[in-house]
Amino acid sequence: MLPYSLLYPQTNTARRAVKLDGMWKFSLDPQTQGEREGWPQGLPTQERIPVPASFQDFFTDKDTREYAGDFWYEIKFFLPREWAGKRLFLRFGSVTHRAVVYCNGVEVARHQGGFLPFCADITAAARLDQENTLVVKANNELTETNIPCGRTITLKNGKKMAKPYFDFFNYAGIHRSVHLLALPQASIQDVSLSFALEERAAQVRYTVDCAPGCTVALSLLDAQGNLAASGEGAEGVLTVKEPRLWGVRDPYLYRLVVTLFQGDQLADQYTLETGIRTVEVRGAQILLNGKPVYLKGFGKHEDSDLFGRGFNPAALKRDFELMKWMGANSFRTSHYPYAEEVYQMADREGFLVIDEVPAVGMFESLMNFFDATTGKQSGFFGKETTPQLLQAHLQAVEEMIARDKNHPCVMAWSLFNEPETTNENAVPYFEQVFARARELDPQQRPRTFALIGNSTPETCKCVQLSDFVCLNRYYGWYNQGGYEISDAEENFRKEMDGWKARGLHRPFVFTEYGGDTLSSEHKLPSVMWSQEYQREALEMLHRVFDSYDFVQGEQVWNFADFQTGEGIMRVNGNKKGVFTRQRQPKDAAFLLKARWESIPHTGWEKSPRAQQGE
Ligand code: CKX
Repeated sequence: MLPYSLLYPQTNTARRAVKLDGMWKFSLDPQTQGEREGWPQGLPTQERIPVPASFQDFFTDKDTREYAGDFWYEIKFFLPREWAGKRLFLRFGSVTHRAVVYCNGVEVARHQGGFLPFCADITAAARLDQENTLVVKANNELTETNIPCGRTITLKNGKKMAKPYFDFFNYAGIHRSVHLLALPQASIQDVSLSFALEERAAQVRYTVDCAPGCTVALSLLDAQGNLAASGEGAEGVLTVKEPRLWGVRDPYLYRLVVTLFQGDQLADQYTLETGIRTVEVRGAQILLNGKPVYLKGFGKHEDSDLFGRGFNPAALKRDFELMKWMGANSFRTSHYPYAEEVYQMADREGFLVIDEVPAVGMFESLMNFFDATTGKQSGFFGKETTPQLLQAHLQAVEEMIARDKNHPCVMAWSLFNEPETTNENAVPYFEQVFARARELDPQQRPRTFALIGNSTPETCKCVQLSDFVCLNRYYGWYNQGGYEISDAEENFRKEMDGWKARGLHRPFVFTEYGGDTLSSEHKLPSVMWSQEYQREALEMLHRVFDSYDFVQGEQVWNFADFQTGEGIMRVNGNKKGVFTRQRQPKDAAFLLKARWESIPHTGWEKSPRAQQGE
């Protein structure tokens, strides 16, 4: 049970939500002296940086960019007198990777996990009608007991350094908005919805978690504000006649207004935007509202110039415009749950989202992207650290599903990215994570994970747990790139034949494929890294996808070039983007656009010839 509600903040007749975003005081703490020197009461610095944002890309010195350890933030806020008698909270959209929160010097919350919200109850510590001091101690060290996984080493000069078991830059900071909340004493803590479709009606099953002794009333309003259904009680079913369904790239949203009464007094109210739709896997198809859907889109990152991983509404807007231009219909939140505003936008634009928990780096290697593709194996889940890691993982699954379960865009949960699955000790770990997701999701959405190259039809011990199978494959890049691409195609087909022979009888989606491409490079005939080669590799991969009817989706890696750590495998970042980091197209964007515009969002029948693999 989560200590507090994760409902997205809103202001209405019963609630107040005020954003504390802006310029906050900021200090690194390489000597871990903050507590000793009284920083919980306030920081001895005039340095300020923006919130939300990663701290790394503002400064001009390398020590700050590469910093690993504790770092502190401070902001002052004023609490209006009118909020007397309310329960007061601070809600952090995310702080990466862990945080301790102090209000007027008193510790009010601790949270581990850098990509999901948490709340601090400040009712006792805060002072009404006065200025209050909010201090956050954050920490960005990577460990094998938290997700995402990695290590932190100490250099000979005494400085710490992150060694991620993943390639995206270990950005850190207060990455999402911080809200000050005033909630009624008796409040709505959570709302859960699930849907069933009938001939000319939909059943909307609901549960409201709220203060005991209260009564609940619900109104479901259509997009014009007309009443579509109403109900009473903390749980029940609303029947919507002739519902307008939420469809892929054809969204329709209702508003569910939940009102809580104490006697005949309105105590609390919460309004949830919702779409009526069902998602299920049947045979080798993914069905949305009973119709097959072929996924076309991207693996993405929250990553942009200057902001790093901080929420940036301009990047959000541009990304959705580009995805629409491409004819895409879906994306995966690789490799962590994104800001809530991303899901709100996907709900409104009709994109399907594979929502991924930050379980990445579960393959012990500093270059796992290369090692695993070439067949390396490790017994990752047999370590001493595994029980603690599992707890962190389950907590993230719980927080992710609590936060995102009502978004119509969320079609599936991805519970791992590229873990080691070839060793028996992975199995009980996986079983627990998969079981927890099923137990928590009121909509029983499909669960999956993204398989790395060494998880093959012959070696993978966990794939049977996935409701649909997600493959990350780099034939033509990490495997047999360049002039060897014809061998890559042959080996790829051999692997796909192996999957067919394994007889899983479920849909497969490519959640990663592609190759690094420098937007500056053109070469005829092509060479690896040139724009011409990116197109040739994609054409080969698509040919193989189209040969197998159980392939029900393709999400290219990556939407845009993104920042990584420095090293011999990366030219200032991962360059597999279809767009540059500044969101301009590479040549491959036009190839994918033409292909995706020719594949309908729903009801695509693959040609029988293609199904034979001819
Ligand atoms: N998959 C062979 C995880 C992503 C990486 C991608 C890459 C790897 C490939 C695994 O986070 O960026 O190396 O480009």
